[in-house]
Amino acid sequence: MKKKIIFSGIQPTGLLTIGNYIGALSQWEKLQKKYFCIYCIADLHALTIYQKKNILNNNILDVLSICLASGIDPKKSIIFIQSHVSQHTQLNWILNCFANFGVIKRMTQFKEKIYLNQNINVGLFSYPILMAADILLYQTYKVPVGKDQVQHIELVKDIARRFNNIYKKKIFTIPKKKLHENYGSCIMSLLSPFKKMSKSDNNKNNIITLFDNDFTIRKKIKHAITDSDNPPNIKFDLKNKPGISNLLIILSNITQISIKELEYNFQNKNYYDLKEFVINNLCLFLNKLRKKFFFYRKNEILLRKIMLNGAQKAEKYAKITLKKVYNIIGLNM
Ligand code: AQP
Repeated sequence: MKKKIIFSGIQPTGLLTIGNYIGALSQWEKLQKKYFCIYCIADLHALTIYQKKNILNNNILDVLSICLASGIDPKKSIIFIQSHVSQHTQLNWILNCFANFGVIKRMTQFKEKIYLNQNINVGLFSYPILMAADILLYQTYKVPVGKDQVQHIELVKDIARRFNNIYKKKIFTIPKKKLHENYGSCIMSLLSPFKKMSKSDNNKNNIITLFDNDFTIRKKIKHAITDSDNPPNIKFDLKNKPGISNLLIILSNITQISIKELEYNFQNKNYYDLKEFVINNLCLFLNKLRKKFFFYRKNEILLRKIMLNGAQKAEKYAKITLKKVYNIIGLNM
């Protein structure tokens, strides 16, 4: 039987966080067993924020290397750079003409970003339509996403349905969202556990990047917000104990020990013990991941081969959908 298609993307906008790893990359790796996976490094999306040429070039290679180090296997899956497959921008323009302005205006991520951004460009506003093109080009069955992206997936479904209805033909598969199974859909900031951990956070004490060394990890976890329960209570409770719950989620996802078991193991222990365990496991985990990362990152010839091969494979699928779209609209004479 033909495997169903998974599509997801990640922006090369800086050092990835443990949130990006748990919410996206670790899932991407697991999904390869059951699905045909297409993963893209979304460099066009990254342009919504001004990027310096050399930094962007390096970030793309860094993110590709991290994907490979996380177990994305180019023999099983397609991994490519978004700008290398021109059908993304071609379909993007067409979908711009099928997306409702009022609906796009309501996207909460745009509203949040305009407060943080001085460069409020049109790309920042229409970003979800490019995301729709990314997903719909590949007749995607499911999109693994973090909670922050759920509204965008609803928009993608909306655009696809509208297009199919207008032309009375199933040109696009209506994709479904796939949230993380072990609470990893939204890893929170260390100092503000009600706010998502984001690589672009100005306060670097809020985030653990995949490149933080042992000393930095120790310092950041030591400062992570917990609570003042007395006696200390290591219990998973997202509403009342967001800091502790966040640490348990991170720990569970990097050790594969269930949250229930962690709660059991930490009965009658204090927050110092929990933090020490988090620190030791994070250091161990990230040191291993970085070793694999450097293996790929040092081999630019291999990276370029993987990029080229991925783009060629992705283009084959993208062309089929774009042709259907051109035909039904009346662009192919
Ligand atoms: N904190 C998080 N917890 C779980 N998943 C997360 N993701 C991001 N942050 C968390 C997931 O990572 C994937 C790739 O994200 P992206 O880089 O394309 O964009 P993003 O969601 O905007 O990630 P950041 O870290 O917040 O980046 P900046 O700061 O550049 O905007 C997505 O699947 C996302 O859900």
